[in-house]
Amino acid sequence: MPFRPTRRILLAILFSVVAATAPMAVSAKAPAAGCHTGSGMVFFPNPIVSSGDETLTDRKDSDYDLLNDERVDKPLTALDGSGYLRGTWAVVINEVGDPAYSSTCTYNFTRHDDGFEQVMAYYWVTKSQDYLHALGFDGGDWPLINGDQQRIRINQWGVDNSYATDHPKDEMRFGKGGVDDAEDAEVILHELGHQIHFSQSASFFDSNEGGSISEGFGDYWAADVVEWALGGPGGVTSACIMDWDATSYTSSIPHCLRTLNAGLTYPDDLTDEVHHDGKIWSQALWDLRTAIGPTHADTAILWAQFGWGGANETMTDLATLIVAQAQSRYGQGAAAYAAFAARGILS
Ligand SMILES: [Ca+2]
Ligand SMILES: [Ca+2]
Ligand SMILES: [Ca+2]
Ligand SMILES: [Ca+2]
Ligand SMILES: [Zn+2]
Repeated sequence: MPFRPTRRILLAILFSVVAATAPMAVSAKAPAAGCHTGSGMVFFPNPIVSSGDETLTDRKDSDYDLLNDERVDKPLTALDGSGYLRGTWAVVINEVGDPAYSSTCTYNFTRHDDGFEQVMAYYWVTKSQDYLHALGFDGGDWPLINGDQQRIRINQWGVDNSYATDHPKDEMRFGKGGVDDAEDAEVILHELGHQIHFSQSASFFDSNEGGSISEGFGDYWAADVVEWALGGPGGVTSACIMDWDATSYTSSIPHCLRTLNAGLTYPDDLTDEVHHDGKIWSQALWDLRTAIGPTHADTAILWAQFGWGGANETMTDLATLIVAQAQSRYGQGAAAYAAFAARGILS
């Protein structure tokens, strides 16, 4: 399915009939592990990027050697010692299967096991928070961003979509249609982009342009955090979002749900569909990142996003705030302005 809407209204209905429960009830069957760091096998960020092989396919969630070999062993941090995937920045909830548990805090699953997606979600949500801390948003001089224990539900949701919501629960949920969504770090990070917005302003979804900005930022955040995690560009697929998930519903190569270089401009290409319109915003952010570097770009973007709302509710408004941040912090206002002007957002 080509769209990943964040539907707050629909979610309110969903959550009135689906009671989510933390895996407290099963904690008695195993001893607490007591470890606060561990390790787990993850895709880094997804098997298309890591292998460069665009011919890999889902094969109905089966395990096979080419995919098993794309898993890498990564540290899991900030665990709460319970032996479950619960920690300072993320808590994984699985109310229909077994929540992943390890008495040694070693979480090695293959992708056919739902535990694999649980590890992916815990790892990448924590990794994103690590990046925010590295930028300076650590709760000291600068505020935390999405600094809650992010709820993530990994269970048997059969549709090919995922979403983030902030009410009635602050939660992310990942579907299992096509490639299981949480097998692709870029899906996880896209939804986390919405959570970042929820934590910064209550009104990102009150307008169509706000929703478009959030979809665009989610795509940008996926590529941005992946490049940071990889320590450099992710090959030709850097601007290609959700390469692995997209193998289920795209035939052209590279497989991308969306890209960060669609070449659309504001306001002529606006269609009132937030994922489409978000491509204007995501390209501006990506070009800004290229122009002034990820640390300066992300610091300016994230600080500016606290100013969303009130009189600032268009792409032009938020771009103006980002340019002001780039100028006051780094003297790079002109370069920032150029990135938004190229998309028609500033003129
Ligand atoms: Ca799977
Ligand atoms: Ca999918
Ligand atoms: Ca949150
Ligand atoms: Ca990608
Ligand atoms: Zn979205």
